[in-house]
Amino acid sequence: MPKALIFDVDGTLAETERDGHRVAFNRAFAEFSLDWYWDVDTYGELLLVSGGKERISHFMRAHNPPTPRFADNDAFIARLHACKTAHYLGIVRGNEMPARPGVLRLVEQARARGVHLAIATTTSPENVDALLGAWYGPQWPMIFPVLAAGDEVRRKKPDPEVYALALARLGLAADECVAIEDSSAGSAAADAAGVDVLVTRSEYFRDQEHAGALAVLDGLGESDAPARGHADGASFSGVVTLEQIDAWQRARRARSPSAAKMPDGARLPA
Ligand code: XBP
Ligand code: MG
Repeated sequence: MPKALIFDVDGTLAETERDGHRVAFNRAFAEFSLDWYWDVDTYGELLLVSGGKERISHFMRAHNPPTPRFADNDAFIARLHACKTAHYLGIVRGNEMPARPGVLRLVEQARARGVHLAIATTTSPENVDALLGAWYGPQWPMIFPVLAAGDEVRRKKPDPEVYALALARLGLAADECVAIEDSSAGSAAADAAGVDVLVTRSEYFRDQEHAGALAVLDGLGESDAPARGHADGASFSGVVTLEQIDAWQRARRARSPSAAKMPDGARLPA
């Protein structure tokens, strides 16, 4: 049984990208009087770049949009991203972004069974605070006492740094934990940190493959809406519970005892 579940946030806990982050970016562009607009498809392409500031920078290079001349591009991007984050906080605090099916159920089961809960995310701590605060109130850090987020690390997913930071704060070894992710950048980060990863693909990443995952599913499932996907080369339809996760981990270790994962390239932040 894993001693901790390490949850990604965007796309995993909730479908925050299309109607949350993307809308916030566009509101910030309008507030800055930029003639920029990220439609759903363009955002899907840009989402392959982890990190909002990095995404803006990539967009400027790749799409060469009309941009005012700034002496300091990084300072402009930082100001624009701060404006985006303010809009995102408003969206989350206003609409209470719903948790994906099965997320609240699995969190409650982990709490009841004394399994630690942690967050490892590319987004900012304030965005996590708004999302989890909307669901659990201000006491959410009692439920997720470990948070590794955003600019706390120098290299974002798919680099394993954010997972190495979460593991260090948990005080657990990689093979004592299971990560839950929605994207290939996220599953690659967890895998590189030596953490078994369960993938619940989000809407933007429905078609991505994850060779090393414990299972690749369309969600965590509820009793009246089972998750579907595949695990260990077999199809799966059901509800993801701690017992199911434990069974997948045991099956993996039975198949290849040496597969007790060691982090490759996992680095603690300096
Ligand atoms: C997904 C990301 C983040 C969000 C936007 O994070 O790549 O950049 O898209 O948030 P996760 P910021 O690791 O939770 O899937 O603008 O705050 O970066
Ligand atoms: Mg994600």
